[in-house]
Amino acid sequence: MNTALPQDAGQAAARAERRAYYERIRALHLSPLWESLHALVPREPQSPCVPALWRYADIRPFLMESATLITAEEAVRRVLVLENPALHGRASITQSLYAGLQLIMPGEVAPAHRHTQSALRFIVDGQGAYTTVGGERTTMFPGDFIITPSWAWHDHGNEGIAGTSEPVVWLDGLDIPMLRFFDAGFAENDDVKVQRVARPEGHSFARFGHNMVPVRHDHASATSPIFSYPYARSREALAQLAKQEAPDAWTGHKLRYVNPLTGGSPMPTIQPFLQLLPAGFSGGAHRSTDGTVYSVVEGRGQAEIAGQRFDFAPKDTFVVPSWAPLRLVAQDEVVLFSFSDRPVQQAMDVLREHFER
Ligand code: GTQ
Repeated sequence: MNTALPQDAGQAAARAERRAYYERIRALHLSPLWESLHALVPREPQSPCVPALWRYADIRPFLMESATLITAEEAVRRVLVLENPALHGRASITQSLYAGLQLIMPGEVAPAHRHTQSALRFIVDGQGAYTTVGGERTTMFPGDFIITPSWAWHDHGNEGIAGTSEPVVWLDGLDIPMLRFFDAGFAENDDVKVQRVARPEGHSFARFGHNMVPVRHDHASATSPIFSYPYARSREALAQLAKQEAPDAWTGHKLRYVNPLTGGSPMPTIQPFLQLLPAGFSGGAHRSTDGTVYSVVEGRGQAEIAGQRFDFAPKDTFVVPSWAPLRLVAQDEVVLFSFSDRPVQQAMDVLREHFER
């Protein structure tokens, strides 16, 4: 029995006619914008990413097990990729960013290579590994933020310090999905496993790291000339601020790392931050179009992301998708490192933030 009114029958016929038309134009690789306009030009961001937290206590045993399966040298980079649960198989923690935990055991070497992807390292566990970037070596300590600029030769190793040797784990943050999007990825291996060290450790920090820069310098890169930002220095700034001023109601005491030559982000595609939340801090909800990856350095607390509560502890990693409201609560005094694709959104003039009152 056909209960459709003549009007409905007319609409069904029109829909069938459209579908047949879509089929015909598909052969010419054409598609009707009007069927997808709302999804293509959404009223507000509709990120496919979901909030997620990786507990270091859960991950560490698997990370250590990986060292029994493969050497750093064979792996080239022995990393467990932190994949957004909604982006399985895409090696992405947000649509634009990659994150992973890299392990280097005492005595191991991760051989020299270079690529157009920019990388940051944030040291999570252990000390005494090094990375050499463009001929300068830096020793890694927990909380240090280190940059590998686009196309810079880099190798990592773990020789230990002061007679100690321990596994070292750091968080890798790269713009891999962005470069994949732009089809702009190039890479090559060096002829040697370990590049020649050309300058003493601390050289670039002496030249650019003290609010002074050499009068005659020829640094032409868009990436900061400082490639290691030691935790001791950044932490000291936060400790002073926490004593001297009230925290921001949303973000606590939050600083962004800068390129000393420009005052802008140290990396062209990624902006890193470090923030301190006083013990007992209960922040307001805020959202931003730059999806952000957080690494917990000190203290326990909660991140409420889009209404979901995540309890965090030191060395945990969590991700806040674009435009998801975030509220931070600190049980202890908390220090968080974070990074996002903010410089790219700023260059495109599309960054939006909202702080709820
Ligand atoms: O250390 O060079 O996590 O090339 C992914 C790709 C680390 C690295 C990653 C890389 C590296």
